[in-house]
Amino acid sequence: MKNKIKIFDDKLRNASSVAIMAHKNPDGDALCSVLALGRLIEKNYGVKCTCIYDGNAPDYLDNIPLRKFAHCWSKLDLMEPVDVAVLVDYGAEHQIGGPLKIVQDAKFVVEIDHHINENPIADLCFDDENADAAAVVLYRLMRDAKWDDDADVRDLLSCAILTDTGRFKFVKNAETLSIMANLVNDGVSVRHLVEIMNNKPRKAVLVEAKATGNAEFFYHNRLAVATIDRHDYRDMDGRGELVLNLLGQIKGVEYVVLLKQQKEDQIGISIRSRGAAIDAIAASFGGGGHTQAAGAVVRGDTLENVHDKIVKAFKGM
Ligand SMILES: [Mn+2]
Repeated sequence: MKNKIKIFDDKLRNASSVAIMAHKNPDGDALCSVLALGRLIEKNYGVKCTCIYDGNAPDYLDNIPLRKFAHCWSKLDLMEPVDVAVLVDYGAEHQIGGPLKIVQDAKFVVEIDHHINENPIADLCFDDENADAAAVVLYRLMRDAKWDDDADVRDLLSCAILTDTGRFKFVKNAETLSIMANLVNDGVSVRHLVEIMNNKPRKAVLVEAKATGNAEFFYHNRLAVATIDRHDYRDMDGRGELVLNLLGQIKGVEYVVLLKQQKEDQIGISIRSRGAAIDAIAASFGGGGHTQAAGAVVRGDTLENVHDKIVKAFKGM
């Protein structure tokens, strides 16, 4: 570990350009960890970082610290190849989207992640698939490398942990809570951060409520399936965590699937489990993730077909 930190430290010392990015359509962990790392590198190495996301960043993250420094890939001017590209919370190569080009052209690539990934693409990897958030891996790195932080970094790491653990509901490791305790000791207000993230557009919450109300149940009510069609998808903000959380609270429900018709023939699948691992099911649809929370995007198929296939995939679970 020490050696890996030394390599990263050397690369940053000698870098004059750094780009940082996550998976497409960033969630809280992705966007907050990218911005926190950008600030950490600028503060400790004096190198200007370009923080990039592809797709849509949800409105509920509009008020997080440093939000204005996250640049949408489609609005970014073409970049010269960077000295160091850092992938944070990216999942797998195909989930990076447009900024993959920056990674491919970069002189050195680092990744900081907590996704199950058979094919990490970086030259230097700080990966731990058991960590509750990419921000946990980043926090360890920050401490081990003895980087200076600041209030914005601490708030961002906290927001990342809050979102990826579903406000602590999915915490697996006591370490995550210790980190949170340290952050609170250092001045973070959890209540304030939750409040700034209560920023979803009304129509987005109403669409999620409607999808929850129309959910179907299979296999003795152990599987709940909710659907958001193309029309309603336009009003969504984020990945549908409200639907997933609400259906997962029902007595007897072990698995929750949310189908999102992103385009006529492109279906996003989010899966949550309170029981057996479901990452293999997500992988069978070309996706991935974690054992209890995973997803996929199916292209070139109808909503009805994907619906029937995913219900069948849970047969015997
Ligand atoms: Mn994450």
